[in-house]
Amino acid sequence: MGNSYSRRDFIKVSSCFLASSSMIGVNPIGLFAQNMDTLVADQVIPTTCELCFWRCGVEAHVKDDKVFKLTGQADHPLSNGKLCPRGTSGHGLLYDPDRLKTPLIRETVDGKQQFRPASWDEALSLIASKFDLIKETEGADKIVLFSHGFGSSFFKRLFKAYGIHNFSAPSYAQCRGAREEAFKLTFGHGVGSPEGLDVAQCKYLVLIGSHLGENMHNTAVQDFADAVSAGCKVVAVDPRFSVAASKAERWLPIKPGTDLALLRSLIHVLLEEKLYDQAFVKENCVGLEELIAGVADATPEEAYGLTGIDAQTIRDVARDMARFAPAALVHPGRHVAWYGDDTQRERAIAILNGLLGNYRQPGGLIHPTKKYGVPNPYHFPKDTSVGAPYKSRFPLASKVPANEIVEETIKGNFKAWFVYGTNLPETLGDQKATLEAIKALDFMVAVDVLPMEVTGYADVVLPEVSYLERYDDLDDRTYRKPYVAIRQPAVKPLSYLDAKPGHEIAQMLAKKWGLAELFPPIEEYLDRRLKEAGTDLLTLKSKGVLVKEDNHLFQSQGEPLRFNTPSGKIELASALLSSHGFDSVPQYTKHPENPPGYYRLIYGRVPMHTFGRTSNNRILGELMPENELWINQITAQDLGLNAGEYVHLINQDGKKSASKIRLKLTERIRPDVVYMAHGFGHTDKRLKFAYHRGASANEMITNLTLDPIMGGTGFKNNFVTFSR
Ligand SMILES: Nc1nc2c(c(=O)[nH]1)N[C@H]1C(S)=C(S)[C@@H](COP(=O)(O)OP(=O)(O)OC[C@H]3O[C@@H](n4cnc5c(=O)[nH]c(N)nc54)[C@H](O)[C@@H]3O)O[C@H]1N2
Ligand SMILES: Nc1nc2c(c(=O)[nH]1)N[C@H]1C(S)=C(S)[C@@H](COP(=O)(O)OP(=O)(O)OC[C@H]3O[C@@H](n4cnc5c(=O)[nH]c(N)nc54)[C@H](O)[C@@H]3O)O[C@H]1N2
Ligand code: SF4
Ligand SMILES: [Mo]
Repeated sequence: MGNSYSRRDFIKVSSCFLASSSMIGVNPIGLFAQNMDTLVADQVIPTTCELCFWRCGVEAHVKDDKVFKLTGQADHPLSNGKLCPRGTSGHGLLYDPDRLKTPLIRETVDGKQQFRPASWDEALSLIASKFDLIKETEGADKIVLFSHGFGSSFFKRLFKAYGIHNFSAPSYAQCRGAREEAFKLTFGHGVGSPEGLDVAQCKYLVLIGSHLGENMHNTAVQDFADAVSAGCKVVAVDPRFSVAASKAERWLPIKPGTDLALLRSLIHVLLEEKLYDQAFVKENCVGLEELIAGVADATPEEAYGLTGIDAQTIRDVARDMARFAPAALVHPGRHVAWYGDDTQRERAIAILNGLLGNYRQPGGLIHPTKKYGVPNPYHFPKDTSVGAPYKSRFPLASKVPANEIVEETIKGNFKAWFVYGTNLPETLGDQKATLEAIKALDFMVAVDVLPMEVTGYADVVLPEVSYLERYDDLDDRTYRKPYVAIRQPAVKPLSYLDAKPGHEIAQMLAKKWGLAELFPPIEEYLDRRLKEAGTDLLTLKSKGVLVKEDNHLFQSQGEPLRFNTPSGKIELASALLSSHGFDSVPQYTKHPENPPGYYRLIYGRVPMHTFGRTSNNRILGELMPENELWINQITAQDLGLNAGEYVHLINQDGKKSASKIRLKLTERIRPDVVYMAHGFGHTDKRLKFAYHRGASANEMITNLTLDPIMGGTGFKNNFVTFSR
């Protein structure tokens, strides 16, 4: 097919296509500046947050058709009346003056690529016909949907019916994929989201990196706070003195990349000193003998040499874990795409929890499965005539790693991407490969609310309204209790923008493909679903959430445990892994060391931002406008670097950061590493607030260490030095 877009350049659109703040009826920043407590709402509308992917219940306080305050829904199991700092600032996205204003189509004028505003009909006709052409000439399996966020559900349904079955997301191989596969291998199911962990009742909590408190998933942090105030002892294993470390009994400033050696030696001590729950293991686990043999060499003395954590501390932690078991938990973490051996590190965590016998015990691993249960009477047929979907080359990947789609696209095996709510150039590592893949595409669509980097590479950009202006599908889930929650518009879509909700975009596209019957009007659809569950839309619109009481979280007396593994038991040694040529018991392998003069780059979250998606939010931007580079005080002194100074970063492959970052000198970090928050250093000028504020960690991640088991991208084998 005609490859008119193959030399796809990044388009810097002139500002005339964007909403300027003068077009906004009330200056939103002025509105925020008022004392919000003195405003009285005309209406308080319950809906669901989308400033991150936890999906708390919020109450939008509305006056004169403007949202002026967001608070937590009291009855929603994921908020308990509270929101995190990001959730309270969602109106900063709603009234962001830089929001995408209209559909855009890439065109070439006088040899120069640019965007021009287009009508919805023209933009969607172009998408429909391009996809039709690819489907006819090469097959619909040459098209990929990348998505993140709840709003993608309508597109998934539509695409399945159309014949697109390749779905991918950076929330798998770049996030919790390795954890999910490791727990499936061990317990027969993943940890899930929200995580199936009874942190609130835990008495001894070991955190391997996971930086709860900076990682701000609302109820996860509430549970952590409850545990700490009830006296839970915390061990924070982190090269950096995190917020969690400040609440901890012990901070173990581990040498980065050596956690698996530490975990193996904790297993070794539990086994050697027979501290594990012997009755539980006998009843519920297989592979004990193989495990004992597999960790025989993992003595605390051996681990000390690798991790820098002294042998006595390792023994003490293992003994304390056993003392508090089963209310002792080794937290599986969430973003685990670290060093490329992540499935095996997570396997070691799973095995430790198995040995502690904390499965379905207060303070341990739980596995809530019962949803509220809202049937979906609408039948969405799948078009399976297009051949088998792409199968990952990684043997135990249950989803296709996004980085693998990138590789295959470069090879010419995928022709079009439809990107919903994910900023791929900033979330996959190896930016060069991502951009090379984008250049190799015939066609790319981006659906977003903001002019994020990803939109600058698309052929068609579709502006979605923010979550505060739209319905999405029902959130039918469970945390500790099953619930169904609604996302509904708090205000009408802003009239000076030509943006639409995802369900309407999917519906219009469906119509062009003759699939209109799949998408009844959204209120009719939601109401019919809810009526099948014995309630209705009006009820849920006013309550926001319906909660059921029953969820059988903990094992009752005498109840046998069942595990959906090949053996039906918890697999301390995994025959499935060894049948694929991997270690059945996790073994430690060394990771690259710092080249002379370079420091390992590690990164994480900050409470007031979600990745890069909030850095243009003026309210949150006021709290934290840019990221800083944490560097050990002594390291900085040796290098003659000063606090507050701005530097460029240069990594081991000679890649220089596009913008500068300010130095934060601190004793709270090991001298051989530096740390920064992910999600800054935006390079799209249309993000008028976030543009070039702080630096991008993703840009420095040119070396991906792939997990051979499930294709996860180890991000942390990258090193930087500084340029003034
Ligand atoms: N505010 C806020 N909260 C969020 C998010 C957000 O964007 N903003 N994102 C959410 C999402 S999707 C995810 S996946 C989670 C991620 O949150 P977590 O799962 O907690 O992320 P981690 O990468 O485990 O944690 C980063 C921590 O690991 C430490 N670390 C770095 N290298 C090593 C190492 O080699 N060993 C050890 N032991 N520690 C190391 C860092 O110093 C840092 O403290 O956060 C969630 N919560
Ligand atoms: N370098 C690096 N890469 C990472 C991570 C890291 O720490 N460092 N973390 C990894 C993890 S844990 C995860 S979960 C992923 C997350 O990766 P992504 O999901 O890609 O996260 P963001 O970069 O925030 O991109 C979200 C995009 O959705 C858009 N958006 C926001 N709201 C809406 C909406 O309502 N509708 C639509 N259509 N779009 C919307 C935002 O403007 C933004 O462009 O990234 C992974 N990649
Ligand atoms: S944790 Fe915060 S940002 Fe995420 S959904 Fe809840 S309130 Fe919103
Ligand atoms: Mo994530």
